[in-house]
Amino acid sequence: MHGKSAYTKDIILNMCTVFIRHTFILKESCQKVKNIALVSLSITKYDKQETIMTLDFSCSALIIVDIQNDFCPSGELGIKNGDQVIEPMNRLASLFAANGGRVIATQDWHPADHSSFGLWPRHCVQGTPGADFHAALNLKPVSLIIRKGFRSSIDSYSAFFENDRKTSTGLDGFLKALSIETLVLGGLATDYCVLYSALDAVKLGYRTIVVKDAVRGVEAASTEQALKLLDEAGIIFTESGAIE
Ligand code: VGL
Ligand code: ZN
Repeated sequence: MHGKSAYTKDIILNMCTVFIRHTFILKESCQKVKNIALVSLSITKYDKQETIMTLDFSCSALIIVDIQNDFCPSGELGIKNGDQVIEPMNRLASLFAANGGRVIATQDWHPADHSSFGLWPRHCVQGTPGADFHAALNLKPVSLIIRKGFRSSIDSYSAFFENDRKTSTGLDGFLKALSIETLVLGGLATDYCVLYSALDAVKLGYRTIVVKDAVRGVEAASTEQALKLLDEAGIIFTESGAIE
């Protein structure tokens, strides 16, 4: 059972605050979310644009998207400054795990003959060093690893559904079984796996937060477009430093 049935004292000990710079979006997306035990909204002392939101760890999960060697600077599909997401994600992962929140990592996991090779350079081939998580990523707080893209004929950008948009990875069932309602996402890449994962998350009814300093994209133009799409879909943006 999550926090709703716990003593109030325990709930308070396991919450944190998130500062958000999109007041309008926050209010709008919160209206879509029902049955959240403790979400309080108020304007902070900082400025009118900033909103303080309460995050209840007992019904929240951090999703670390594809922080693998092949997506980091010297990898086969290396993303510029991709390794800079590791430090903020490590801090958040420890914070979540220490407070009873779930930490989930996704791993692009392609067979050697995967159909996406051609569109993309060969990357994240099962069992190769390129498919390994970056050595600096702290996996200790991670309690679930979702592998995706493991069928030759189909790719999977989203952590929830393969690219046929129908085949589930099982992640939604896992989260619902644990009554998780809020998702905090960061990792690689902003314009592909983070984008599709966050869009699906919001469609599936999760309050969805993307950590802006903990994502990097493949290309500048598609990354800018991705941030616009996320914004329009009601995803909440925050900075890692604002979650404490
Ligand atoms: C990704 C391209 C191909 C990603 C995965 O993780 O964003 N991008 N495979
Ligand atoms: Zn891939």
